[in-house]
Amino acid sequence: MSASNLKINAPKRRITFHVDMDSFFASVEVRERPELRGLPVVVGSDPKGGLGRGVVSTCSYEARKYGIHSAMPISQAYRLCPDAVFLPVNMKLYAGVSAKVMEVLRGFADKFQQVSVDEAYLVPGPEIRNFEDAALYALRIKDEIQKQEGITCSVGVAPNKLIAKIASGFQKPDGLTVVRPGDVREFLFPLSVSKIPGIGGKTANTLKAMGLSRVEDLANCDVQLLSEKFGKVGLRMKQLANGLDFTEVREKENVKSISRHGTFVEDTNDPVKITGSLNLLVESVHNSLLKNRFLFKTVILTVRFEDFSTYTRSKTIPIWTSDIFVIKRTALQLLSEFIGNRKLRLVGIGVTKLRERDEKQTLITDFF
Ligand code: TTP
Ligand code: MG
Repeated sequence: MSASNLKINAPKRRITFHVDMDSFFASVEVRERPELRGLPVVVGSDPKGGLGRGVVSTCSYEARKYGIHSAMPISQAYRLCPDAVFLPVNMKLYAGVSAKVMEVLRGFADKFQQVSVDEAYLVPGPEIRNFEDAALYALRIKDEIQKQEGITCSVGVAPNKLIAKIASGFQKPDGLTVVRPGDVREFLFPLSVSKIPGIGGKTANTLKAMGLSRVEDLANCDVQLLSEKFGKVGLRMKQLANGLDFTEVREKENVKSISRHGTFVEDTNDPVKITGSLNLLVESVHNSLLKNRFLFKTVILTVRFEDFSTYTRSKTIPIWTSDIFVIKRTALQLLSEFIGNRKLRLVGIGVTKLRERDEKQTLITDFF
């Protein structure tokens, strides 16, 4: 049984936006106290005259000119710019602004996915037909955030989430970067490999030691070499370096189940064909589970006979898991009562009762 015997519904792709607030906590503080505008503002723990032991949460772009950045020891920030305005973290305030910003963004989206306190992906409706429309739409988004919440943001517009995310950071603050499909490589190739989400300092150093500093080097690197060094991750890094990312913009809370179905090219009662098809569908469901970092508890089987009579069966297991063998085994158990003389037209498998595995992961771990 080959995949070509099955018609699996593939999702359509559309222009993707990534929106990220500029120096978010600091911008909110400046909005609350306009007299701070234009000054180096550092939000974080108490610097205690240079003896503080905490870290910088974020700082205004004026403070960044002194070399201050997120996660830096606050004592170091103090040494770099003792005259900066140091403010404590007021999470309640930022959470309120974040919720309002997300509401504004949601209003522009057909599909929406918040990824952190100050960033989100969105896909607009079909009225945005091309990248010219999209660029104007991005300006409207930026205007609306400024008007309603009094802060600036940077927007990346691209053919997929990966490029949109890199593009939003490309011209910060108050930036807009549009990368058309034909320009993806030109945009990506000169960048440092560390610009790829998920390639942190350690991996970037390993890549550099292999002579792979720029995205172009990684994109053209022998896949064998990357696999030897990084395993499956190596292949994924090469795909990303080539601008390939097929993950969907999706509203996490709304995902209630993941399912795939396939219609046989010819109705069949051959158990080998049917289980072979089912296994392919299970693999597709499992891939989606992993990408979305979900665990499940219930497996649902759907079968449709040649006369279009349709049956579903489900089984709930006692533990949360994402194990493919659990799906396969349960699917086969549920299928067994339908194997006989009658021919099947369609078979489908799904998982439901989903919950997220772990919130705090970055884009790249979607794939690994
Ligand atoms: P970021 O979007 O990473 O940073 P930013 O919005 O401050 O600046 P940029 O213009 O570069 O986007 O993070 C959003 C907020 O999350 C940030 O304002 C403060 C908080 N944060 C921390 O508290 N600690 C950190 O290490 C980072 C990176 C962010
Ligand atoms: Mg930000």
